[in-house]
Amino acid sequence: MKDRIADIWGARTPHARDTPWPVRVDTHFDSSVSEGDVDRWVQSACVLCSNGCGCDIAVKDGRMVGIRGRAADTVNHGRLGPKGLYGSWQWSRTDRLTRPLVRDGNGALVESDWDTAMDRIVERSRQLLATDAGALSHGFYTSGQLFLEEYYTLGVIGKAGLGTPHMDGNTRLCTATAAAALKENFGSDGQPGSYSDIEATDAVFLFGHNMAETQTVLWMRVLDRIHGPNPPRIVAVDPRTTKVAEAARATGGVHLAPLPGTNQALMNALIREVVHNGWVDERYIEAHTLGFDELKATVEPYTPEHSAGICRVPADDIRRAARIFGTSERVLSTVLQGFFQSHQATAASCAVNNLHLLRGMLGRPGCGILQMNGQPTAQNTRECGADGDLPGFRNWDNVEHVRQLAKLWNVDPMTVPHWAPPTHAMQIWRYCEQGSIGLLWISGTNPAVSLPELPRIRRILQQESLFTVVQDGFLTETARYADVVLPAALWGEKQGTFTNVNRTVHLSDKAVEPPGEARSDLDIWLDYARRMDFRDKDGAPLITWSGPEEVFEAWKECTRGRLVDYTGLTYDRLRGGSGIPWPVNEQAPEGTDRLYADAEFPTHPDVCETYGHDLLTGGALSEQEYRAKNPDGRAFFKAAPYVSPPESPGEEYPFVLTTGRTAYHFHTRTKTGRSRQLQRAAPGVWVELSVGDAARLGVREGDLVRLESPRGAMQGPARIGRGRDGVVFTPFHYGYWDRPGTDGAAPGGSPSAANELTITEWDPVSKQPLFKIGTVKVVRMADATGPSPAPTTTASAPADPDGVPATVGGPGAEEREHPDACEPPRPPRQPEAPPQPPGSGGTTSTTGTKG
Ligand SMILES: Nc1nc2c(c(=O)[nH]1)N[C@H]1C(S)=C(S)[C@@H](COP(=O)(O)OP(=O)(O)OC[C@H]3O[C@@H](n4cnc5c(=O)[nH]c(N)nc54)[C@H](O)[C@@H]3O)O[C@H]1N2
Ligand SMILES: Nc1nc2c(c(=O)[nH]1)N[C@H]1C(S)=C(S)[C@@H](COP(=O)(O)OP(=O)(O)OC[C@H]3O[C@@H](n4cnc5c(=O)[nH]c(N)nc54)[C@H](O)[C@@H]3O)O[C@H]1N2
Ligand code: SF4
Ligand SMILES: [Mo]
Repeated sequence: MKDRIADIWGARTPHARDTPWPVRVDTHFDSSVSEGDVDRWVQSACVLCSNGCGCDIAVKDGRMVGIRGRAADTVNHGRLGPKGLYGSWQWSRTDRLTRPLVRDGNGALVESDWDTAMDRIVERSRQLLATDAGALSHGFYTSGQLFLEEYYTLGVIGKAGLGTPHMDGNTRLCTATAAAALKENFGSDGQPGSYSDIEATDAVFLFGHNMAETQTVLWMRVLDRIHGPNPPRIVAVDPRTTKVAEAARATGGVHLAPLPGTNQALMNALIREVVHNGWVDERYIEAHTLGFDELKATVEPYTPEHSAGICRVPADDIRRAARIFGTSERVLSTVLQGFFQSHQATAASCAVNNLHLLRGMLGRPGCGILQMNGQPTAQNTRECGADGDLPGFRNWDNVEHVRQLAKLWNVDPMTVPHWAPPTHAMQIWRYCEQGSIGLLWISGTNPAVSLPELPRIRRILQQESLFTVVQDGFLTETARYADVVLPAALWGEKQGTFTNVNRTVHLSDKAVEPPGEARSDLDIWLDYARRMDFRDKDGAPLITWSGPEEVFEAWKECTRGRLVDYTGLTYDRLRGGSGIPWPVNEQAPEGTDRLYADAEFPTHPDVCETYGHDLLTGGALSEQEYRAKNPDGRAFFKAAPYVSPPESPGEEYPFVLTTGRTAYHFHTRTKTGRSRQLQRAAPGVWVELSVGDAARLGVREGDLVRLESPRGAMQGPARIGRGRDGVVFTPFHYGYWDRPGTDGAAPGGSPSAANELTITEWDPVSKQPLFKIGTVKVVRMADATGPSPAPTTTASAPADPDGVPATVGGPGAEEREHPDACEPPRPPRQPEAPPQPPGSGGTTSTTGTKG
């Protein structure tokens, strides 16, 4: 038995390069249940991050009571992390939404029924469609956490039913840059690399990626190589001393800690070093790429010394990192939010692709690129067009691609929005603010905590002109502002498929009935389509399916002939064994582990997903300009100089603020905050300061500090951590649903959400908001009443552990790990009550009432 709160990654199963990753099956049950009690196991995959670990859900008496990793799954070989073990199912019987809610005459949210709620939406929808704005009055803001079948249905409703370009996901906040960078360099979204590259590699570069905490099982896979013979070296590019950074030191790699916002200066120096030392594959560059000369010219000024001055890192560390990249036989790179949500996001992420192209390190074992995803199903939001892109990685600017979809859906091509780029999320919110969008339908996301500059978001949600629908399993901070709240069935309560970072598709079967009258997102949108009576151009119903498997079959047709080819998959094929990576078709019936083995890229003008952009300005290339380059299967080097970020520290706001995650919580905690093991491990917000900054400010461990930015303020107890001077970190998990009476908007409350501070700015190409940079001042408010609640097992470990109790799970956190689980099972215990949010036990709420 292991306490997997205290020991996040569990026991090591070390192995050598080019040998298989051993199996270790992780299991956890509700403390009142043991393995023998389980009625049945239902196949699924975990949805608490993009890793997509294959799992089986234990069901007893119609309830989810436990979870077990699937040994046969290529993604996790049986393992699960703390969120998977403790956070994946324990929320299911807590304070769920069980009936639709609508506003009564006094503006309070009250319980209602489906007909009333849906009729209100349809009435508003019809009213707005009859105005001059037509479909442009409708906005959809969805998620990276629903199922493929749900996104595709929403995409068809938006594009062929209504004809609105205003649809996007919170994937815009998450992995829009992954998609953008892959499109710019390779012509299409689609992950080149594979998790199996970890078994074969000699060096792992993690660019702004705290994998140890955010894909804990993938990190176990790296750790098992580090602890085996001939381990890979690790290079961490992160301003904080994460476990990844510690591993970099321990493996003889490098920890580069650039000042947030300076990634592009660092990347240009790395590229320059690799080129100047001749660590390039000239044949590969000549045969398979375009733009090398421009890249060389652009990076030329970025000597290690020059970039070291900008990034405030030692120049020799840049040289050492470049040498590891340039001389290792095989290199695997991963990129995530420290790049995607930072300044020059797309440019810096493209620079990672450039490095791999320079060395021809693509499509071979151990030489992968993982432009990571974050959310479990973000890949599908992108594939299915629920982020506004056209489904099947089609190019909105390519008339033939639009025609293909119009034919598939049997609608006029003019219905399908393609006269301008799809509206990105930040612009959708702007249109809501300006009043041109009158109906905003929010599904599977909690923007009142997760969007930048929350004071502004709250103002928008309160606007009389905006009718908001919120579709969620819980009464979130956002739901409190809604006009209609629709109770959604969540994971385990519905059926569908989804796709992880390395393109592996999993089926998630329905394990239990949803609570009360909750319905799947698919059923909700099918109901809307029926009530709106959307028709194709021959007058037949537009939507021809009624259940998940039928949608999946329709989706397969949409992908035929595209890179993202699902045609060889069926629900049945996804049962019993492992998830399968697309493309799966006649040429690759067993799926495809890594793309671009043949160095043929989907850049042909008739195939590509974009004609490309200028990385500095975001200016789009025209079809003619693109055709003139004659890419024809070659990849692009994409270059950009470093420019300074939109906000830099100065006299009034002297610190750079960066925000992010801890291992124990998922986002706004709607699930993990309801798991007693996880909530206990990271019970409240904290503010991380470096030792030097804390000393200068006179702040001690646990002192209450207030952060103020030009936009807002929040506060929390200080953790004197191990980060670099000049940088303040705070996690963004802590909204207020579990703290009755403390509305971030209410005067006298104590706001704890990082996004009270963040800036409304986005990357010019990917349009991803800049959550990782901004400036703040730090004000000391009160003496400590104890150490800060920040976990000690993670990047937030204190610089001085003296007097800070270690983070442990304690009773109820034991987990079984085979083969080394040897203790006898414990006697059953009574489950503890989960934390209760405000308003539970009754669903009437006046918080956030409009007007
Ligand atoms: N435990 C847990 N796991 C998760 C999630 C979760 O909420 N909790 N969410 C999932 C989702 S949706 C996502 S998107 C991923 C995110 O996964 P990650 O990207 O790994 O997580 P973050 O903590 O957001 O940011 C990563 C690192 O970026 C660093 N950073 C900040 N600014 C900069 C910069 O300018 N340059 C560089 N180089 N680094 C910088 C931070 O110090 C931080 O350690 O995690 C997924 N997995
Ligand atoms: N400051 C700062 N802000 C950030 C970030 C950061 O690093 N720093 N990271 C950004 C990133 S990468 C992300 S991904 C976002 C995440 O931000 P959000 O998406 O707002 O966060 P979640 O808490 O995951 O919200 C998802 C909601 O969907 C609900 N849900 C789950 N499953 C289903 C389902 O099947 N159907 C329906 N209808 N609802 C469901 C959950 O109950 C929850 O309320 O935050 C972003 N915001
Ligand atoms: S690594 Fe991600 S998918 Fe796997 S168990 Fe943890 S949270 Fe779930
Ligand atoms: Mo994300």
